[in-house]
Amino acid sequence: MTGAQALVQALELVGADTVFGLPGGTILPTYDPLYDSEAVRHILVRHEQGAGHAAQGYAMVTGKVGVCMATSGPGATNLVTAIADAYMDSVPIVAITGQVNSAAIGTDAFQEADIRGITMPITKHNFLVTKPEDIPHAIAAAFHLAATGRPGPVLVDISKDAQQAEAEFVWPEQLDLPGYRPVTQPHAKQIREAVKLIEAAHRPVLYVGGGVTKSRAYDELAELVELTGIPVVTTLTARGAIPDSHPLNFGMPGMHGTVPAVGALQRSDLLISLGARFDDRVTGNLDSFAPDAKVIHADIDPAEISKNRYADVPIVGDVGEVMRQLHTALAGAELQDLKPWQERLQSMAERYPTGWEPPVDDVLSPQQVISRIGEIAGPDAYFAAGVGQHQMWAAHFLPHERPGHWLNSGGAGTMGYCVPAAMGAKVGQPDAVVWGIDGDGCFQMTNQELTTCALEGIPIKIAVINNQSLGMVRQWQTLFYDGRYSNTDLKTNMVPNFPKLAEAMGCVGLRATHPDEVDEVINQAMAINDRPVVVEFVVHKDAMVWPMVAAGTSNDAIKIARDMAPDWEDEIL
Ligand SMILES: Cc1ncc(C[n+]2csc(CCOP(=O)(O)OP(=O)(O)O)c2C)c(N)n1
Repeated sequence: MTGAQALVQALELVGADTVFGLPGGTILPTYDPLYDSEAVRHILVRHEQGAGHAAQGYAMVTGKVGVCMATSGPGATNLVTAIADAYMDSVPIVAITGQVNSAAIGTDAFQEADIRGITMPITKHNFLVTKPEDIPHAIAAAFHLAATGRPGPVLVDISKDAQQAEAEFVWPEQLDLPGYRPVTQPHAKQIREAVKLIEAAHRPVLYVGGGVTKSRAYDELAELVELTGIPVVTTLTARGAIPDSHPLNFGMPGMHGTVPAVGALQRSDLLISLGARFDDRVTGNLDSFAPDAKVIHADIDPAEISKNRYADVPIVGDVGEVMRQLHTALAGAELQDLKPWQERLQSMAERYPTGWEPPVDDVLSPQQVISRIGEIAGPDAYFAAGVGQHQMWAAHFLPHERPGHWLNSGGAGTMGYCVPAAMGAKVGQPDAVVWGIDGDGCFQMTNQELTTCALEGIPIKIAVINNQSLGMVRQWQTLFYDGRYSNTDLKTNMVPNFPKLAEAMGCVGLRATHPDEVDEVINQAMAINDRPVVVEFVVHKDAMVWPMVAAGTSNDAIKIARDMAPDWEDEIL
């Protein structure tokens, strides 16, 4: 068979049921047999970035590897942002790209781009395949690499002549991946050391990151919390790993974290980091981060350990496996009385709730809109967000009660993530309600995928939180640039007309401008299931995201509102 046929057969054999992509000359040979595949559904996107984020959304909600496909040159480079995003957030996707004929590689041939070179630092691994017989192994290896160990994006670039030439199809019984042996089982000695630190700790905190989401280790986390009573904070990507309603969940730490979550880390004497990477958005200024805490750092990726913060007890392994073993090892352990610590954090949570002031005039409050969407859609819905203020409000005010229901660009912070990620999520969970909470800026980057959704029968719901500006940047201009609003006014009060734009793409377009209309439009959107819906909420321009730790400063300098800080003197144990 041809290399192209081998590629399609390999996709079928690894169980890929959906490919998001857009064809062009160098991938054309593959699109021909793909046309006949009954096992693989191809969804024709409008922009390859959309294919990449859709593959991410699909992967996040299914736990499978997401697949995107593009032609060489600009098709491949349009995937780069999504690949980088998947790399930063450890999302398993395989990107398949066509490449010019092998003889033309390196000649600046038409639509040639060295996509392997370009994506080298933002893929877990990548292949350039120039022979048809190498295709099955490359695909099998790519899916294995993407899904195992620390998940991530893998690129397979296949020259056009390799797709066209004939070879016998040989499916690899064993993968030949020299040097690739992810350690999933933690070392027993490290578990014993960890238990010693946990036994001695008076103010321990479980610092839970996206790794717990990726390894779907939710039951293990719940059991560990029940067993130990150790308070929990979850990073942006791990929201929902433990329900918000759990009394020991103190929310999200970091730049826009809750006061009790930031306080918990700062005042802790032991951080138990589970699949988290001490990102600068969490730590603030590293020198003053959690100054009294010893650190147990469990991660599947040894490169993460002691990268930003020294780990007193490093544990390499799958985070679910680590928690299971901790659980067993802690069975006979004697922990300190954690009640005073729990109560201290609970009282901090009561004194400094993450709330908002509704705007005075009859304008919509963005936080209230997002809260209402969460309340009406309920915790079973999947929620994707863009990047900016609306993302932070969505992180705080949606009901994060179900693990894995929150899709978000955490590490890269990619505007344009929301609409295509929501599309991929709905394809992966067709019976679930999927809402995207997007900004008017982000929405204008990738909204064209709504056309894809309308034509492919993917009825997602997108809320455009229209504050007429690049709100998060504007917030920094308010705080740090004296209110000089250089190029952040999107003038979306003039154009585009979002409901009309939605209608033009085959969706239903709705708008709310007054608080009385909010529930009505959300309910209307909930009732529509045969088409995508876009609801524009015209919200107050000056709403700000609080709490906030200014970039590069100490987490101790967290502000709960402009010029308002918690009274830390009061908080010291
Ligand atoms: C692709 C990309 N370009 C620029 C930025 C920088 N940036 C971060 S938030 C933001 C504003 C987003 O505006 P909007 O989508 O309207 O959301 P809002 O903050 O108003 O809720 C910008 C420009 C980014 N994160 N991603």
